[in-house]
Amino acid sequence: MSKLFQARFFTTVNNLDCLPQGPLREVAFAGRSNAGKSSAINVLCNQKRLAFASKTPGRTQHINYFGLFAKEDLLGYLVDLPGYGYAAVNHETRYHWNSLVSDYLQQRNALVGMILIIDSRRGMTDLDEQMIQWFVPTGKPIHLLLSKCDKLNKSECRHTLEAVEKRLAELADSVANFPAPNQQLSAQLFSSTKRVGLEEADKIIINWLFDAPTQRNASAQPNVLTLLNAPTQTEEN
Ligand SMILES: Nc1nc2c(ncn2[C@@H]2O[C@H](COP(=O)(O)OP(=O)(O)O)[C@@H](O)[C@H]2O)c(=O)[nH]1
Ligand SMILES: [Mg+2]
Repeated sequence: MSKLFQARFFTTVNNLDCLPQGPLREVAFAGRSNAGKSSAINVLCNQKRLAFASKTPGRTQHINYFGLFAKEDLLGYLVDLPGYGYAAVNHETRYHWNSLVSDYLQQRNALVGMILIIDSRRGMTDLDEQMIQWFVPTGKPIHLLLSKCDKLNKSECRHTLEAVEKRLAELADSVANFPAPNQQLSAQLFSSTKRVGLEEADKIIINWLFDAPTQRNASAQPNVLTLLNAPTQTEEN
């Protein structure tokens, strides 16, 4: 049984001052709205409705924490970040999202790795690359789940994975000091509905939370304004 199975909703925050304090580690899930983030958290935790708390109106722009428990002992957290890519959000909302997420990714010491969910039919977008670029300077690991791969046939799956890996390699070439020595930057196919790739993703998350030595890079610079003019894309599923 995975250590993720006893996850429970823990708290929701809209301000970095309110993040849980203490020594426990956390892994963040990021991705476009509708990419399949909540479904991935649910299936990895072997639960049906855990992460749909984030769909509650008013909470979609919040950071949602799920506590991982062994009986009553709290062991760590999974963190559901607010999704991005809505066409309809106003400037104020986008500014809030932008500073909340970029500051969180770049400054949160308890954060030990980022799972980035990317719809395998859509591939990597500019906003996904922005997330990677924010997180890269921390030296912490990044793992991509190419979600909804049940919608693709075998050869489409292979091509998608290859294209994403190629793009990651290009990014690595174009960004200075990226990846840092030993910095994990990996991708896999994933399907919540068909339960594809669960074991591989679970292993990575558990390793980051409970086994791996932490990576920390004090020189990470906040980069709050980069996304303000970034294009948004219309919502579709
Ligand atoms: N076919 C398929 N649909 C999925 C999968 N994961 C999520 N979805 C659907 O995609 C939509 C968005 O999923 P959700 O998890 O709420 O995305 P979020 O906005 O990123 O949290 C929902 O209608 C899900 O049922 C998957 O693995 N396969
Ligand atoms: Mg969600």
